[in-house]
Amino acid sequence: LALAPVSSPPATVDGFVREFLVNLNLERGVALSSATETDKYLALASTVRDYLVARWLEDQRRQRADQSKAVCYLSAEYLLGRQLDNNLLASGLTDIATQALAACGIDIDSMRAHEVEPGLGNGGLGRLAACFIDSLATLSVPSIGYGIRYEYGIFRQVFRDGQQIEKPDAWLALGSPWEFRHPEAAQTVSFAGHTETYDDDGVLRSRWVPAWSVRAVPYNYMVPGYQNGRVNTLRLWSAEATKAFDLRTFNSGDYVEAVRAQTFAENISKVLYPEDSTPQGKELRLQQQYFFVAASIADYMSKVLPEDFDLTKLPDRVIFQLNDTHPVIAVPEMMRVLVDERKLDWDAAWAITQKCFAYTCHTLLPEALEVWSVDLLGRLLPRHLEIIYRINDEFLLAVRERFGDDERRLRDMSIISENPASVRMAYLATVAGAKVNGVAELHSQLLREKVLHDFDEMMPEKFTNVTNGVTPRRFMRLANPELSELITAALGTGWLTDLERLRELESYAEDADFRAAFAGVKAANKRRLNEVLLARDGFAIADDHLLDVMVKRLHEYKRQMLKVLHIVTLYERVVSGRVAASDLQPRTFIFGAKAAPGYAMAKRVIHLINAVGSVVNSDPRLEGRLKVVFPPNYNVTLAERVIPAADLSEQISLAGKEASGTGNMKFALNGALTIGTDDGANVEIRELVGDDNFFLFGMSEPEVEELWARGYRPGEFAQADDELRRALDLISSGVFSGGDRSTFEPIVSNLLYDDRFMVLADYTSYIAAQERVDAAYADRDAWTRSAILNVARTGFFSSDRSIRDYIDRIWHAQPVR
Ligand code: 26W
Repeated sequence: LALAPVSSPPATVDGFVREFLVNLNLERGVALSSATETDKYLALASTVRDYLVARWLEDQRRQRADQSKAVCYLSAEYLLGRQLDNNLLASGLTDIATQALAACGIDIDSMRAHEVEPGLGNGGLGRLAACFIDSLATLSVPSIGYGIRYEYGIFRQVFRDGQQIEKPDAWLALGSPWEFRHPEAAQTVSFAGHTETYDDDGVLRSRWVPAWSVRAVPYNYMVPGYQNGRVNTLRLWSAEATKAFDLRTFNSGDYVEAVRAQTFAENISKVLYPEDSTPQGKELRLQQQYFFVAASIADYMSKVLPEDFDLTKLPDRVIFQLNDTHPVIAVPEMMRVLVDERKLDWDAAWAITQKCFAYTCHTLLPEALEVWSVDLLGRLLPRHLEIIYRINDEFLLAVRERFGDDERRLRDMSIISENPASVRMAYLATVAGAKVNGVAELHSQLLREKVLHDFDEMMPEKFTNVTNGVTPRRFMRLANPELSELITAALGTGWLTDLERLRELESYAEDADFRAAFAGVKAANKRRLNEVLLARDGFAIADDHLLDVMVKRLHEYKRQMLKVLHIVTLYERVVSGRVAASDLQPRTFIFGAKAAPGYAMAKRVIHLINAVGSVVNSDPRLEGRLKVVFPPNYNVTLAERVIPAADLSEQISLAGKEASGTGNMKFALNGALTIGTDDGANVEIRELVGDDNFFLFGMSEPEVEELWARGYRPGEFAQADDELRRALDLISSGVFSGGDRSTFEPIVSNLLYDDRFMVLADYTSYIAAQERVDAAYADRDAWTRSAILNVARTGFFSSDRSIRDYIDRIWHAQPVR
């Protein structure tokens, strides 16, 4: 009897057809002739899965047996995007699957379109995690991603009268063919209760007596490397009621209470919090964080490590990378496991813990830094609070030792802040982590100089930078197949896993035939986007328009309002008669943005964009030369269509506020030119592509600081620029709100009297830069040359390079062959 894992089905069209029919007939229980689109999609996904499973099982076995160091990536969000196409590409099955389905009378594109993307993240941070697990697998780094299997991902956005309405994202409704549920590998995660000390054979120890617990059930996802035969694991935890829950209620005979308890437990992984950047301090969110982190550590310690493992060697075996502060409760959890459960003494446990964690910070906004009230933390995780206090006490002793009784410093560096007493999670991560990194050069520098300045003074060796990156498999090869073909025709294969090779395209920028082909690809991508938007939302995109795109979360610091003021200015120039419509460079402005449901100003800006769009799009005086298109529900799937079609990439945050940005990289790699501030990774993009191929505007970060220090009065900027005043007046006048002057008044008065993100201060410079854009676009061939140079010079932004940097600077883990 052969008990080895099954081998993959034959990688032939016939083999694929057979496997597909087996899945359709035996698993779905339907005949091809009567199968629905969903049946076919699910059978197709299972078929692709079948080809990957053998490799996956082998990699899991190897990872357990292997002594090499592994990376556990801890992230509350993974914004994966659709899986089918990615998994076909990774396994090299795209052509075979296409032919096999055609033989069954199925168009593979209809199957692609049928998939609902798992939107288990908000934006940049979650998408970065998804790019990173792709690169980890492609680079054959032993690693596992841990996270939460939210039943509802990021909300589905619809517009009613131009305003955002949130609908639940029931992404699991059609079934979820890419996951494997493993109830036998469930962990128990406890909460609340109290702590007590006890005599453990003459040693006084603390222990936690929790009040309730839930079951964490893992769902495993395959993460295939790009055509390298490697398949890593993403393990997402789902909360279920424990047996104890059932038993208690069974005994009490209270059926209604039993069902209620079940719901209570399941609530923990029910829904992704849609706030990105302003933590709400909600108990359920802390429950989510502890839930997935405790399950992950227990999983690693019990399932991955050998039973008799010498824990002092733990740092040689694993590094837990903390994706922002969301998983930082893992630090006291590791201490609790080592001290309370494994009975190590405190100092030994702390020495281990400090080497097993590293922390990535993704923000600079002070309001985005998570803090948990001592009250809440003590109620939900009493033992962890004690541990945090002790970590803090010892840390402050070290501060005192180093700097003396510097009360300012002690107060400012304390992990616990007063009034109201709360735990600063970023400080806890910085104290505990072996390394702390920012996500772009400027961001890392500002982290050291501002947010974590005192910590940098005390332990400068901890701080490092890893500039973000994006996976070229999804955002070039899959999103832009025609460009990929053009590149392969020029460079041969291999560039997708060695993206610096794009440099070789520099010389092609001087080749007129190549430029023509490149421009042809861009035009084809615009037509393809046009088809998608027509079908999806009824929007049309004219062939001869400059496509000007701003897609990202709606946030004041990102300054969608600056873009709105630009559009309103162009409109006002024409309707006031100062500029003839025929003199406008035809442009289509595309927006994509979700606002956090509780973020009133962001929602108002969404309303304004839609309102300006409906006026501008229907005013005959513009002769169709300006169009504003705002497709609802921007997500990874739409990004893959919009980005390859774009001419101009809007990266216009106030300098010093955008940690990195990753959309900016995707646009440049797809041949859009950037109009941007000197912020986040824009700085590095501009350095690489050169000033001639980038439209820089606005204040630099030091200039921003200086203006703040002088005292920023936005009204003065409105006084100084006639067109800015006219644009603001037009918005106030009610022309965009059916004559109602109150609708958008809060936006205008916020800009005039507060303007935290200095929109008005950068307006004049932005408009001037947009005129440079128009002038540059008029010479289409020169524009295309710049676009090619953008592609050629931004290979640095592959997430493969980011992962190599993490390996060199932080993890010191080796890829295994
Ligand atoms: C709890 C509220 C909350 C939720 C999410 C606070 C902060 C966050 C994230 C840190 C926000 C985020 O996604 N940050 C983005 O991370 C990207 C990946 O590093 C960067 O490219 C973006 O600049 C940064 O805004």
